[in-house]
Amino acid sequence: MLSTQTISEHASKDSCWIIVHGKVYDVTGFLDEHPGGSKIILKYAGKDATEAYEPIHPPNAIIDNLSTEKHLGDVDPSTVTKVVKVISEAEKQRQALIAKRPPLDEILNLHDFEAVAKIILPDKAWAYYSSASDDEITIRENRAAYQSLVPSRILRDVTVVDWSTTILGQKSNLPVYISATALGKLGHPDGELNLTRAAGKHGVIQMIPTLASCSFDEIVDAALPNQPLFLQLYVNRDRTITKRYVQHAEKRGVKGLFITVDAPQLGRREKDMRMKFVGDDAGAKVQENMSGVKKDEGVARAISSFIDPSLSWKDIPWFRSITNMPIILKGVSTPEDAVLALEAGVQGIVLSNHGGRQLDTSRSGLENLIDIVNVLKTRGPWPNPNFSVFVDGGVRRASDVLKALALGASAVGIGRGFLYAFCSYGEAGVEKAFKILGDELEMNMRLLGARNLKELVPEMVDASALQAHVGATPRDNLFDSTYQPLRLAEFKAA
Ligand code: 173
Repeated sequence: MLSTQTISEHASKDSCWIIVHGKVYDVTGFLDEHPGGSKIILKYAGKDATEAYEPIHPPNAIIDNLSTEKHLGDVDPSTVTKVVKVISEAEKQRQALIAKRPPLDEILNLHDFEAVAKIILPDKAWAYYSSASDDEITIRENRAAYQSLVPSRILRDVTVVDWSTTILGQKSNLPVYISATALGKLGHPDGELNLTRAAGKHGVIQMIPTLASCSFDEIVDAALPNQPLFLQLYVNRDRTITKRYVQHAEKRGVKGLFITVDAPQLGRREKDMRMKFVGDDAGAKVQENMSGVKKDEGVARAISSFIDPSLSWKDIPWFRSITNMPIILKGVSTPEDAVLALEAGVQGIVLSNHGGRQLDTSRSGLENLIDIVNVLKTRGPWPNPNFSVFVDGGVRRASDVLKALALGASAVGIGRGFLYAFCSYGEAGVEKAFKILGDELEMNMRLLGARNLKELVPEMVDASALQAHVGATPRDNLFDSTYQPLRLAEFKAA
């Protein structure tokens, strides 16, 4: 066992030990390999790094990445001085706000969760989750697209309406799945498990993110015996890692593999980047004194360097050869690529722009859906039972969901909506989000005149304004008050 005194003597780049979960690791040789750069590790050299490590790494990351001789053993607990944790003024204020958040009964829609999350989340978490790329045009366009209007049918006896469906052959109580969002523990100590548990209770399907804060196995272990789960995949430069991961997922019963294809490089999310430049003085000092250290570019970019930018159509047969799970390409936006996907023999596509976080000014999934469905109709049966088209981005209301389904989507993904539900109210928040969507679906289907999802037809959406991109659309007040304008560079304090 190692004393804290001994550990603290290894606090430089020449010998750097850190403590994580009560164990000591020699990370000296790993400093330059750390995907997040060495600077952040050096901040904790000779000290306990658990708190900083936790939200950003699955529990086993350090164990798996360091060879066993670098695992130095346990910290001697008798040498640990219990420090009373100093709670910063900002954190105290945050806790006070959490205590005062609206009771869950007052939450009427998915926007409400976002408004609460914005106030109670630590600034860095909000910056990371809410940020979108460049000028944030696309994140707004994703919402604007859903302002297309809906002609409805009448007098159809809508006493009973049914919005249950199957997604990739799996039963789902909503025509909605939980789309992957990374780093859930930045916003809630239970991270993604909030989603897993709520989804299990309500028959909703969760897509597990490659970059979840909880480990893949923790999430699967938290699911009910036959609860369907999907997996979002970032493809590693080292394909042996990807192969192991995919095959492990299949063995553990995952029912669909969503390969992210819109992120060969991560978009620049300036809200996230700006947050890192402001107020991280300790980090900045270390950086000044070191050469070759990665510039801090926000949380996501720091941990995304493993993603393989060489991924191409040529890789699809390889994926097919390593798994029998349905393969879905997540991040398609053109008819040309939709046709290539169909020809490549994958089981579906997600029309997604990554929540506005990748190529800014790319069109909304909803708008792309129209063109893509038109082309797919000329290439085979429609709807095609062997090729699903999903849409995500900007979905907050059941009316949004119904528009996408009417235009031909098999189901719709919601990422941030559920993320903010658990950030603000944990598992109960996610359950409430499902309930809200169910209530909204019931009412909207009645008012539209559709008794089941098959009765949703393209004529129920007036998409003319959507494709013209002109004209005054009604303001989207709830969304706009949460997503405020980007900030500009700030002058240094005197
Ligand atoms: O959108 C994201 O932030 C994202 O997909 C991601 C990618 C790499 C690391 C962390 C998050």
